[in-house]
Amino acid sequence: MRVSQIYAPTLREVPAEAELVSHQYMLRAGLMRRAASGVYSYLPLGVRVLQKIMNIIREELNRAGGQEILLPIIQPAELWHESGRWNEYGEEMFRLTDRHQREFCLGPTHEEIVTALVRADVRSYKQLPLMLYQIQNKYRDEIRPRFGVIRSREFIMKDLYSFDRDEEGLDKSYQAMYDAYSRIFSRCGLDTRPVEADTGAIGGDNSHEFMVLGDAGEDLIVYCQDCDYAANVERAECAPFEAEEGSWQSLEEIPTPNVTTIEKLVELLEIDASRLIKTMIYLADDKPIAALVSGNNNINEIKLKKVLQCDTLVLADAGTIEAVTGAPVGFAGPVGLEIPIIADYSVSGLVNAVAGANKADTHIANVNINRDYIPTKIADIREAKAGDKCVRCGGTFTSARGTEVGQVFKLGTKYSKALKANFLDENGKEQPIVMGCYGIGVSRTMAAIIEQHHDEDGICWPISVAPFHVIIVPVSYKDEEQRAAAEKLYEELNAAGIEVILDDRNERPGVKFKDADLIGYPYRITIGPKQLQDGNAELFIRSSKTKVVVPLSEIVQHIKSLLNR
Ligand code: 9G3
Repeated sequence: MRVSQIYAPTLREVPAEAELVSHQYMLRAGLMRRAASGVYSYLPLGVRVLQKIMNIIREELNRAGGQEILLPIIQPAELWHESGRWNEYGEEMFRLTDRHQREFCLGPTHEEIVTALVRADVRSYKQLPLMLYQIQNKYRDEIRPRFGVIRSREFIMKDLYSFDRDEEGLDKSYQAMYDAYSRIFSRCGLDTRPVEADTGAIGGDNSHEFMVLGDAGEDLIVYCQDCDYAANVERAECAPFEAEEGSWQSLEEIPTPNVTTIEKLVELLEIDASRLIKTMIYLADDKPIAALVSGNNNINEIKLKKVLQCDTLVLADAGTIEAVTGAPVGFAGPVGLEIPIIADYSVSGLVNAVAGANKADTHIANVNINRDYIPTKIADIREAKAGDKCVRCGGTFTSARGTEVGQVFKLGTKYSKALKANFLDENGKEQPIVMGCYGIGVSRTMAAIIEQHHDEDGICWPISVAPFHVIIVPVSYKDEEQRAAAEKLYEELNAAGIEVILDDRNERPGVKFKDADLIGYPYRITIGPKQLQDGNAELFIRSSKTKVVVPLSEIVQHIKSLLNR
C-alpha cells in the first residue's frame, strides 16, 4: 500500500467535539469520520485495526468451542413481546414498521433472536452444549452519545450465547468465556480487570465486566489492594460493621435551625459523619419506605431495590417527605416513623447516634436501634467506596473509574422459559435450556487500546492490532537513489509477508514523520541520503521513540525478529 493512494485523511487540528484522546486521535489519524451524532464511518486504517481485533476474537472463541453465525439486525417485535421486553427499553430502542405496518426494532442485543433460532432445532440433550456467536452492528438510541465510539448509537459488538443442559454446564461455558476474554484482551494489548457486576434488567444471577481502568471511564469500581476482589460499585458488597460498645443514653432533642445537611450538622455538633443516621425516604412501588445509612455513606439503590424486591424505586419528593415524617426535608429520622425501615449495617451497629427528629429545625441524639426504632430489615444497602473494609479479606478498598469492554452473564432460563426453548433429557423429560451471554464491544475495544497506547504525538499501536507493521519514509521520494532503495525495501518486506506501507508523497520530511507518528505505525524505516551512502537506513521504534541505524541488507531480518517471525 502507498500513502499517496490510501484513503486516510489526517487532521492537524483537534476536532472540537472530541473530548477523549482516543476520539481525537481516531479522527485526526483518519481512522473514522462522524456520519451523525453517535454514528460513524470507518476508513481503511480503522477497518484494518477492527479486522485484527475481530480475528483475535474469532481465534480465541473458536478455540473455546464457539461457532460463528450472523443474526439479523432488524428484529420482529413478536419475539420481544414473548420475552416481555418490548416495552422495557423505551426510547433507547430504535423501532420501525415495514410496509405492512408490522413492528420491528434494530437489534440492541440478540437474546430473543438467538433463543428463537435455537428452539426450532435443538430438541435433545445430545445437541448441547452449544456456543453461537456473531460480530455485528448493534443499535441503541443513547440520550447523549459521547466519547466517539465509546458511547455511540451504532456500534460493533461480538455477542456469544451459550446453551447448556444444566447449571453445571453453564458454569463450564461461563469459565471458558471468562478465560477466552482474558486471552483476547491481553492479545489486543489491553490491560483489563474483570470485576463482579450487577446483572441489571437482563436477569440471570451473576456477571463479570471486563474493565479498562482510566479517568474517562463511566463506571466506578472498587477493588481490594490485598486480594483479587473487584466489583462495580453497583454491586460491590460491603462488610458488616461490628456493633459499637457503650451504654445507651436517653433521647435528647437538639435545636438545629436550618441545619438540613450532613455537613452543617457535623460542623454544628462537632461529631463525625459516621455517627449520624442519614434517613432517605423512597417510594417503592409507590409506597413510602425509609432507608437508613450512616452520614458518611450513600444508599446504593440497586442493592436497596433487590432487598425490597420492588419494581420501581424513586426518591420521595418534598411533599411526601413532609407527609410521612411530619417535618420539612432535612429533618427526617427513624424515631416515630410509621413506614417500613431498611437499615444499612453502617447504622445497625451505632450506639447513641444522631438523627433527624421528624420535627422542623430539630435533631435527636442518643438514638439506639431496637429501643428507639425497630427496622423492618437490616441489610447491605450502601454504596461501597475507597477506604472501606474489603468484604472478602478485610483489606482496604481502592476506587477507580473504568470503561467496560466486555461482559459475561449467566442468564439461566430467563429467555428459554419465556420463549419455550426446551430439550428432552435422557429420560425424555422436557427441560428449559440453560443460557449464558457474553459481549465484547469491538469498536469500543479499538478506542480503549488507543486510550492505553498513545503519547503526545499520536497512537502507539501494539503490533497485534496495528493497521500496518512498517512504514517506509524516504526523506525525498523525488531523489532517484532514495526512491530506488525505498521501492526495493518495500518489495522485500512485502515478499517477507510483512505489512508495509510506503510514503511516496512529495511532501516535506517533517510532514511525513508527523503523519507516521500520529497514525502510530509500530516501526518506521527512514531512507536518508547520508545513511544511504553507507548502505544504511534508520529504524524508528514508535512506542519507545528510539532510533537505530541498520544496514539495508539486514533490515528485513531485523524487522522479522522484532515481529517474532
Ligand atoms: C435493549 C436496549 C438496550 C439494552 C438491552 C436491550 C443492554 C440489553 C443488556 C445486554 C446484555 C448482553 C448480549 C451480549 C452481552 C450483553 N442494553 N442490554 O439487553 F432493548 Cl434498547 O445487552 N447481551
